[in-house]
Amino acid sequence: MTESTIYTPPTVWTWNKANGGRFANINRPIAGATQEQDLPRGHHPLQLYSLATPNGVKVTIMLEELLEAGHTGAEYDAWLIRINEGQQFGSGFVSINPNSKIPALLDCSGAKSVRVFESGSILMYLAEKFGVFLPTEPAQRAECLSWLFWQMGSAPYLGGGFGHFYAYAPIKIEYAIDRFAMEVKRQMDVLNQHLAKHRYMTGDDYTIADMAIWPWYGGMAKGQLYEGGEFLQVQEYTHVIRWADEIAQRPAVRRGRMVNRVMGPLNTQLHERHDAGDFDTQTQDKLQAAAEAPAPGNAQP
Ligand SMILES: N[C@@H](CCC(=O)N[C@@H](CS)C(=O)NCC(=O)O)C(=O)O
Repeated sequence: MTESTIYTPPTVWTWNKANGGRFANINRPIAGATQEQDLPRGHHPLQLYSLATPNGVKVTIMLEELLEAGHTGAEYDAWLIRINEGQQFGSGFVSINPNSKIPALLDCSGAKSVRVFESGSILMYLAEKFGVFLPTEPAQRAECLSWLFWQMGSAPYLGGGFGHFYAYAPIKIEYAIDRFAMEVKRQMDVLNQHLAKHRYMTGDDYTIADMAIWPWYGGMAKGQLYEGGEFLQVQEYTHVIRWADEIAQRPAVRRGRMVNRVMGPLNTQLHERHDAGDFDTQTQDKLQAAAEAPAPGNAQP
């Protein structure tokens, strides 16, 4: 152990703002709004406030799957919440998610708006509202919900544990990386053994369990998260890769992963989604032009 990894906790923890790390500028030990900021509101029944992280993408995939299946009541406006700029701490966002994390949904289709936060809860809410992607037969339903909640409980070890210490922490701590690498490999093996015997997480039908697990564990199996693919030897998980590849081909998945995306090639980014036509090339060209235009602060005199 080096000196920098030896830490004797004081009797009382205090907030050291300068502790570094990728998200040090937005992490706080207190909840609540930091600024007054209303949320924009569009015309569709569903208003989504999100960003295309694995947790955000679960919901945009579900909404696009619903539309693909003909549920026009699932039309939605997707508004971008830039978490690295602290927009999750605006008063409007906090009023629909007191936990200040994307994704958050407002269902304005009834007399009274319904707020829904936590990606698993949003998937379940939408599945129940539209009566799809969640089996009704009790044993199948239990299996689907078990995998949905497995994902909600497991992914923090992948993201907040392995991803944080392997990719984001300002120092590499062998103990922490070992602990979470071991756990993520165990989780990947859980999925691999299950998917060796099943086409989808709950059997023959694609459900919200697949939509929840795919952005995290499909991404990991394809080496797309934290540049940790080689380190974790993810090519071993052949059944997860087969399942991930099949899901990636779905038209709704291809659209859903573009929504609220602000990274990667420009033609994969759709910062806001208000209409099915937003996916067309004209919009992509506009986005490209907007991205290439000088930012106001950098404009030449
Ligand atoms: N359990 C939550 C986790 C949501 C979450 O962690 N969101 C992250 C982005 S993936 C976020 O908003 N982070 C902002 C912050 O921590 O301030 C869910 O699944 O909805």
